[in-house]
Amino acid sequence: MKRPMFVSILTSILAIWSFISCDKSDDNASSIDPKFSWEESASNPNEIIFKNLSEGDYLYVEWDFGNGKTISKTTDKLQEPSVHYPVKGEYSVTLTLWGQTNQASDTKTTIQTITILNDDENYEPIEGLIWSDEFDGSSVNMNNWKFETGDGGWGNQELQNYTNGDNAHIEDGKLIITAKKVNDNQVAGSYTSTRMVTWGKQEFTCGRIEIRAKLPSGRGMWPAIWMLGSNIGDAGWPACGEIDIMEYVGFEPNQVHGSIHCPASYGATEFTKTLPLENCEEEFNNYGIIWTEESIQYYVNDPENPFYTYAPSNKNADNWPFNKPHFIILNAAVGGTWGGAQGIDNSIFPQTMEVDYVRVYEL
Ligand SMILES: [Ca+2]
Repeated sequence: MKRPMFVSILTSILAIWSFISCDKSDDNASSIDPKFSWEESASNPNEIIFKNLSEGDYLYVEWDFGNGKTISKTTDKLQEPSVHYPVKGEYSVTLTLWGQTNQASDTKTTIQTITILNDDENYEPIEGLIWSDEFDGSSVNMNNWKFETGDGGWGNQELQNYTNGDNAHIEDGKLIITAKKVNDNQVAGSYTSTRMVTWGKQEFTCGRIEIRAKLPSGRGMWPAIWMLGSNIGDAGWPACGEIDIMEYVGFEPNQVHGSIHCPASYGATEFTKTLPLENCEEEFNNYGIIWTEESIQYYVNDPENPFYTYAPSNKNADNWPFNKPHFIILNAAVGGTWGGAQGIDNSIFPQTMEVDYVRVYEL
């Protein structure tokens, strides 16, 4: 099987900026001086803590830790990133400063090689894993996720207002998305919730994508685990493609839905299948797709036993916009054209969707 492409836009951008900044000497950047230190964490020699010691008047810092992890342009200059290097070896760590003009020509970069002496004995690599978020930290990892905020129904007349992190937190190794009731009016803005995306941060073309989650309950809830084509800004919807790995509406309990939306069929799409799942509100289940150049297979818990396969025989832009990067979305909507089709039970709130991990494996 062909190895799936792992697309990390940030890494590419960083690489380009680094190249530019190394190649040009620019007077604008001369007054800024990038420096950083690093040391092993007291509790784990494979955990490295970095400190920015740069001098001068700069706007942003940017990190590339040499192991696939990056922190994109941020004004948070004083943060001390803690980065796990489970495998022994040498890693090239790059700190880039952005000067006052905020131009690529006004950046300066410093690179240090750090040496990890031993493998982390407690680290058990997961075979085939390309990327994951295990939600093990103390807060949502903004290297992976962005909160999409606002109301307006998101095209489906949904009633929640998506907040900038107020309705999501990490607890006991799990992401908890909480839908809350603000008032009893059952209008736009009567609820708050979370919609978080890996857009521009972690994007994938093909692979096995699996999310372990426990679903919220009650009439009016509409949680989803899904993907959109990263070119949605240019191509629009449905040309960008949409892969709904799991969708659930509270008024039809204990059945989950897997769907495809693309120009060939969208909205009330014909490319969809429903799976009965008795314990989806009480237990964690693994919702996944196996996405190859030929097909997208949907499974719950057992990758060997897909319940739906989407595989148009003659692929074209209308039925297969799935040959390019897509990003992952986790959200818990309230109401809307489908979730609210039988009204909203205001007695159910707050409701939570819990996510144990999001993993992407090579095939
Ligand atoms: Ca976890």
